[in-house]
Amino acid sequence: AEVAPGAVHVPGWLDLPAQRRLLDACREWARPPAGLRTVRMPSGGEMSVRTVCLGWHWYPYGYARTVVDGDGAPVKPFPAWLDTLARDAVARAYGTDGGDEAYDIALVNFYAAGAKMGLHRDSDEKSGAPVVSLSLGDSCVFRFGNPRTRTRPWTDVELRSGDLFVFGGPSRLAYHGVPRTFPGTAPAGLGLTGRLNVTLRVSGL
Ligand code: MD5
Ligand code: FE
Repeated sequence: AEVAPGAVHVPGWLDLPAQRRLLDACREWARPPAGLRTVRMPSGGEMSVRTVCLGWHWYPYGYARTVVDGDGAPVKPFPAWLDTLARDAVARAYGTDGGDEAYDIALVNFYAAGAKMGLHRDSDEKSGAPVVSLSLGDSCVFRFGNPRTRTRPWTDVELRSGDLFVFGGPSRLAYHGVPRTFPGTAPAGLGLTGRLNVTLRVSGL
């Protein structure tokens, strides 16, 4: 379903075995060094979501090759199969190929019960390529705003385990956030308590 121009939601894109494979990979990536960490904002506050990065390390507000605001380790490599997955996702959402830029960043966000993400824009990438979002585990409310202001109107969409969302074109810089998750709603048999979101991006760096 097209939620806004360039913002396409594909419920249930990953079947349960594919979700399990992606979850197993996330568990490997979460291990130190350069593993799951809590991000501290320049204001001093901490994000409730915990994050691990592949390819490029995101910190507020930029990208680096090492964990400049954590253990200092080199960021884990971005595997080629994630570029293939991102291109398949863009093809499924838009019916076009993914363009010629290689996907080279993955941000894995872990939402324990009560974690959320305030409305923000993702503007640290130099490329305008679409962002691919994959959800695992607990369902959530995803709030999709507009490209200009942090205010209403917005559209709330429920994202469930296995859902794909692609944000490109005029939606690439839209405000968005996750005001709540629904603890205990992960599929039986996935073996995840909480929510994971994997975003695949092109750095343009
Ligand atoms: C999440 N993650 O569910 C979301 C999914 C983040 C983040 O917001 O920054 O890690 S990605 C949603 C997204 C990305 C790029 C553009 C837009 C949404 N958008 O225009 O709405 O943890
Ligand atoms: Fe974001």
